[in-house]
Amino acid sequence: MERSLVLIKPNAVQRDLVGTIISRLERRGLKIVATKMLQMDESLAHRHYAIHQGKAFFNELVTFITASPIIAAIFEGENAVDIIRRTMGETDPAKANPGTIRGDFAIDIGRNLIHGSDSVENAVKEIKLFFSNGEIFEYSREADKWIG
Ligand code: IDP
Ligand code: MG
Repeated sequence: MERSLVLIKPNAVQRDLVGTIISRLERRGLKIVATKMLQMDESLAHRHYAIHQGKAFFNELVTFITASPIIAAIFEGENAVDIIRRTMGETDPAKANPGTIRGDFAIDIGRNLIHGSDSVENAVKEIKLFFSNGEIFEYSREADKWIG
């Protein structure tokens, strides 16, 4: 069972697309095991997007992601990382397939609505940036119930 970090970015919150985005991931078959609303500060943005430091779009990216509140969530499921990336669509919404979140609701690469971890390894790191263990709930698929 994999976990992935999802961020519903500032423009998606502003456009009232939170429910739509969460719904698409839930209906895909993924389980939400943690969520919160927060405004990222510069320090968190730098840590979350550390891999992009030095790139031409980095400053614009940090300004955008810290501008207003986001929703952070952890989704769980088999192959959750890959399934979420496919459900999101390509980074550039102009190239994302219709039927994907980015392909249906976005057009600008800097305003592509949603973040999803790109590997299991990065998911583990990113989840730690946004959630403490006590904020994550455990769900048993076999028993079809929440634990603890
Ligand atoms: P991802 O979100 O699909 O994983 P990354 O390559 O990790 O894409 O880039 C992180 C974020 O940086 C993207 O979601 C996008 O918002 C922004 N970004 C990536 N490339 C560009 C670009 O060429 N111009 C402007 N923003 C970009
Ligand atoms: Mg990425």
